Amino acid sequence: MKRISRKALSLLLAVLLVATLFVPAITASAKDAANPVLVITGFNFYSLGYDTHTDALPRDTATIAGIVSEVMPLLTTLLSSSRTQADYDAFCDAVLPIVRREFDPVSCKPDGTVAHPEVGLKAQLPEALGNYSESVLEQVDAYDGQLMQSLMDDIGGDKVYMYCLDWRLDPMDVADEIHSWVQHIKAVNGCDKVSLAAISMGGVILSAYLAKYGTASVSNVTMISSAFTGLEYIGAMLTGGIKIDPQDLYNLLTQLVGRDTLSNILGATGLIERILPIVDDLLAHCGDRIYTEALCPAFGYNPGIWSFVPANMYEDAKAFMFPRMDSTPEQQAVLEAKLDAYHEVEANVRGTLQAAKANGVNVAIVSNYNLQMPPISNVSDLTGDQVIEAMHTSAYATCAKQGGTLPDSVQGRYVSPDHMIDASTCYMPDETWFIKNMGHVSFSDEQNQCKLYTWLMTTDEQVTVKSRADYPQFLLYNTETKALSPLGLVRGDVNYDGVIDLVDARLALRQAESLDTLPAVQREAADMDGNNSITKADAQAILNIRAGIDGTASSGSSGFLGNLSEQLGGLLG
Ligand SMILES: [Ca+2]
Ligand SMILES: [Ca+2]
Repeated sequence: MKRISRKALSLLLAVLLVATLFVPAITASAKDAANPVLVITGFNFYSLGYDTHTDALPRDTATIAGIVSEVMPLLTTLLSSSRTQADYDAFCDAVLPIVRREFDPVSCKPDGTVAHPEVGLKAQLPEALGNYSESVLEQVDAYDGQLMQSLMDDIGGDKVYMYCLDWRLDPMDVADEIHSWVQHIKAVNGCDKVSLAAISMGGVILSAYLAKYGTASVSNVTMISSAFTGLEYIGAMLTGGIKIDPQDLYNLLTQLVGRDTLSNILGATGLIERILPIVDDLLAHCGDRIYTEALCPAFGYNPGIWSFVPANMYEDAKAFMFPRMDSTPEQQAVLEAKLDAYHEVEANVRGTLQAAKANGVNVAIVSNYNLQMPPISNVSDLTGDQVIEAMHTSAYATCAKQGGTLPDSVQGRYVSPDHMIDASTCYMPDETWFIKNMGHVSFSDEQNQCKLYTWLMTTDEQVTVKSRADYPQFLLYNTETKALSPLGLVRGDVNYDGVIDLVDARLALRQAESLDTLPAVQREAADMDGNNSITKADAQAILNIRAGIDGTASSGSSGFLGNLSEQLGGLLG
């Protein structure tokens, strides 16, 4: 074997030395190495308009107040009537045309094409966000501005792109536009790959893109609160499952405006109690008219809305909706072909994501839970982020009903500490994160919340829920501080919501009095003295924490503790 010459060796060493000089520079500058990121944003009622400043749908208070004042007399008439079929029909005669009129600008024709081409996106920014002034950025900053800002801080404004979505359109057509954006971004940045992230309905578009164009140009796929397996309540509504649930409506309003404000409003007017029974009767008397005269013309021909129907409800939804449509067989066939094409994508999204991962794409999914869903369908007891159910944003985690827990028999390393989520049934169990108590697209760059997303969007290696101790699979969102922290057991926080309060004391006390049987994880959190049994002393100890008294419950004879005991007694009811 020929020995390497001294001269060659010296040259080789010199080359190696020069090469190593660049190593620290390369590692130090992850910013320059990161791929550009394209964020596909979600459904936004107000992204559409006649021009940049004129909304397609009523938005300003005066216009909405005008519509309400148009409807209120009709509602009052109905409230004071004997409420026969004729009364309900008269109400529908008057109100359904108003609904139809207000949504007409964003509706589609029976063949699924837009009814009003003069309506379009109010703004679309095709270049990197760093190229635009703040006032221009504000035009597209509907919900995602803080996430975009956080991303720009991390990798620079010249690498962050944001696609605004015209939600009327067929996702399969929008996928073609994403393809041309990806080509453009690659050319401008001189790179081979782009990180693609999707927020909410953006997940529908991203799925369609991946199915049509594969992952050759993709480094990361990040699904953020995304509807890529549908929305259960849209599926329910399109199969006839409209229902207004009073308790869920109350829960939702409580989360939105707070319990005190709510009882002030409801106590003052009693409006909801009066209207709810009428809504039930209205659906019973005129349900079909609501579909044929309002929902179908407003949304029924819209391929974007249809993309929200989960795969397993799709055939039923067609069977329910198509006979209620005002279309020719030819128009219906054209619409059906469009809807079928996307639903093929949706039915196969598990394989699409798994193939992406196998091809070296970092796939990550983030899902929020423990908030009330809209009380407009027969599935509003599912947990979610107020807009999309957690079962869908997570691609089929097994989730307890809102406010409940899974049976104690559900165990394993993918079960959340609060026993509300079992991630083992997800399409991607090791790449799916859960955030408890965070609302849909409630992004905040004040704390570490957006950093979770930007980490996933910019990582150049495949990461999982085991990669970082500060971002484990289950996280708790603090609605006051906006911070994320690992979800875990905190003694006294019986319901695992991040605060120790009277609700926790009440749960402990009801267990102590054998009025309820708490799940095992909640009994553990309630057992303040660790004696494997929940007694009044545990409930008292929780109250003591709430009252700012440290230490274990002791002399119940003190006046203050005596008062707390009275409070405890009251809580039993
Ligand atoms: Ca609590
Ligand atoms: Ca105990």
